[in-house]
Amino acid sequence: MVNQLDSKLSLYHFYTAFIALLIGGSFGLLQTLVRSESITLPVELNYYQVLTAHGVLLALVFTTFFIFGFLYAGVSKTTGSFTNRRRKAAWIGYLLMTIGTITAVILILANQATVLYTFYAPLQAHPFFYIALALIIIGTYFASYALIAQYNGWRKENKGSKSPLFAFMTVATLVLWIIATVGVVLAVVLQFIPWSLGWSETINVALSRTLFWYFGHPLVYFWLLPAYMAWYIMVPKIIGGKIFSDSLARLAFLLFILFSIPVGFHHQLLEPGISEGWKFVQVILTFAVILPSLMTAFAMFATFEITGREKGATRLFGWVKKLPWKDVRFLAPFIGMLFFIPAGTGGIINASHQMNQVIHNTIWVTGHFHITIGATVILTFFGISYWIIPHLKGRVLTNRLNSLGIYQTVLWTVGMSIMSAAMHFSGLSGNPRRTQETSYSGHEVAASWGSYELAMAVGGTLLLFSIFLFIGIIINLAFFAPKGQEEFPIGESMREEKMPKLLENWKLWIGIAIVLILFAYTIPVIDIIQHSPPGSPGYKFW
Ligand code: HAS
Repeated sequence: MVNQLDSKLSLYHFYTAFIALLIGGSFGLLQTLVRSESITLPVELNYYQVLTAHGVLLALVFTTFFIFGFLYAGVSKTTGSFTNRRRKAAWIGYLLMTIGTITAVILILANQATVLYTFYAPLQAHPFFYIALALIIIGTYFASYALIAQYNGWRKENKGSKSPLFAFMTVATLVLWIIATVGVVLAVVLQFIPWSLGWSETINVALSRTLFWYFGHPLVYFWLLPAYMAWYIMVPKIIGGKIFSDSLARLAFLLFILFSIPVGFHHQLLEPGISEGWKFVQVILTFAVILPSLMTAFAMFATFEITGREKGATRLFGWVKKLPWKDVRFLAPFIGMLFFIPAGTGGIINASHQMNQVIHNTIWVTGHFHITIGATVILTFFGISYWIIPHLKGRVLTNRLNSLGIYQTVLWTVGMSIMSAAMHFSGLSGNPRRTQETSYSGHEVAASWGSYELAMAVGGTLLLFSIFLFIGIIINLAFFAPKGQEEFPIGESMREEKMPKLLENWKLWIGIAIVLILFAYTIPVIDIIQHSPPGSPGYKFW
């Protein structure tokens, strides 16, 4: 059992995440309805405001709160209860993140921060919007302190022992997060806040975008890694098997620290001001960051196959039949894995410099991130919610709620497949993203995208129904399901492995990551600062 005080901490994070999911999801449907010309928004709302609310609430707020809720529960379960001091730090973190979120949402709804979730300059928001973002990030630092201190405490008390895999992965995820946020903190504190307060007249646009994407790409792995934690640690236990290799899992997470940060230019391949040579370097590093995902695919296949064979499966794919298809705790993350096969392929297409010219700024990219974060990650988070909420509340996932969970998962799968397929296909023919005007060059083209836009609206509607169903199940699991003990599934390794000491040498890995970052960013950033044309909005550093 997770200690009661830690459970409460974790549950507050989950509840906040689910509120964000409900509101953010509703805004998402509105967008598809506007783009397909099924509705027009009331005058008090505009399309970009709705798009900002959708992106901020889902991509930034839902994910961050859910992830910290999950990390607190897992670390408390595997290393013991938090000390009072660490729990206090965690609550301060929660408070700061919540105040930041509420402030940001109020400003977005007041149309004072209609800058989309990437808040690219020269779009400008109210200064308090940037201050709110800073508060959210400072809040995550308190949270990270609590979790890392807990891990260090465990290691001190258990000198010479291998740390629990969950705690190790938590630290790797947080190291990635802390290094990544340096970029966005610099942009917000040195550029956006002074500029929005009027202390500086101009802002260096190219630099702000570069600092954003230095943060923005590892951000997507900050979303992905907790899902991988569930795949590596929980899914094997749920299917009645064991973790394929503890050391492989640890190595994959370390590779994410190394390669996920010096790759932000692959979001800027079409931007002037960065030389082709440096873009090429970062494209190569992007291909390196695909490796730990391929290792994960290998480990998952191995776990499934070995477990299936232990249960008596024969023939090449006989093991597939032995998987527990009727258990939502398995089904939801598994469908997430399936989505990741086309999603990862799409990522590789995006990263391939020339092909990026075809898809950049089209709704293909929106399709890509709806099947990565919006399917792979979120389906895994749904799967986690179905056992973690009852576990923390001392209740059980009944057969009926499990069945409803399966319907919810299927509804999400169908809705997301329709919506993202329409996004991918129409994106290939140039359908632009982030605009309600789906025609650049005339009526005929717009008409040919019309049916895709309608498909997106149909998919979006199914997705919102799925969210309603999910929230209904969660309310049941938290407050009405029968009292009892729901399992917190923590898998064991298939074999006794002696972990190489090197794997837990954080100084070494952080050191290599910093060297790679300096290599990939120093010269191009100096170039950007030196060569922004005088008199242009990019001229001044801040
Ligand atoms: Fe991405 C844009 C490249 C992964 C999210 N990405 C985005 C944006 C978001 C996002 C939000 O290079 C838009 C940002 C914006 O607003 O402008 N992405 C990649 C690459 C990967 C990748 C190379 N992205 C993700 C993940 C995300 C995410 C993960 C969220 C969680 N992405 C790009 C690029 C752009 C981009 C460009 C910019 C495009 C532009 O021009 O604007 C890689 O990490 C992908 C590697 C993944 C794999 C798949 C491995 C498969 C696994 C499943 C195995 C299945 C099993 C089950 C075991 C190689 C692990 C099978 C069982 C059976 C029985 C069959």
